Amino acid sequence: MAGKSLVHRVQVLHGPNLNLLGAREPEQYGRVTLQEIDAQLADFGRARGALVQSFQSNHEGALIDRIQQARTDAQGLVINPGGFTHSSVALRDALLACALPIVEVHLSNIHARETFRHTSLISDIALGVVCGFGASSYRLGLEALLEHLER
Ligand code: CA2
Repeated sequence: MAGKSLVHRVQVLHGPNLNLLGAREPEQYGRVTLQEIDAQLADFGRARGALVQSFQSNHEGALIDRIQQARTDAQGLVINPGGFTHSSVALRDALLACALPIVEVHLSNIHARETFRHTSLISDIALGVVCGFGASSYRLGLEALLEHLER
């Protein structure tokens, strides 16, 4: 079919504890579940001709395996590294090695929280960062990534 090659594939990655969304700390992270976020992202992507696949893990190695897989499976990544944002050199190395455009997203405004959250090991290798808009951070990040891929 003409235009099929225009379909972009995007991998969304969620780091540790984000599987608890909607069930714990709603004042900090909102009431939307991860399943709802993933469904919204898939719908948003589909409406723009993109295939959006999501993956969550509480394990650094599993996230790294998926990043390495994305080198051949995807044209870009949207990642909320969770707590690994502030600590994981290994995740940063994997993202650098995959050489894909990356958008870092956070539900909360990490700059308005504890000082240790102000530092990200990912931001300087990302196309951009969206934080502080709850579940909408993901959609805004995906939109920015798709605009970049379509350019
Ligand atoms: O704001 C974000 O999206 C964070 O990436 C969330 C991480 C935190 O360590 C980052 O500093 C900022 C924590 C994810 C924990 O997710 C939960 C969700 C519901 C209930 C408890 C934890």
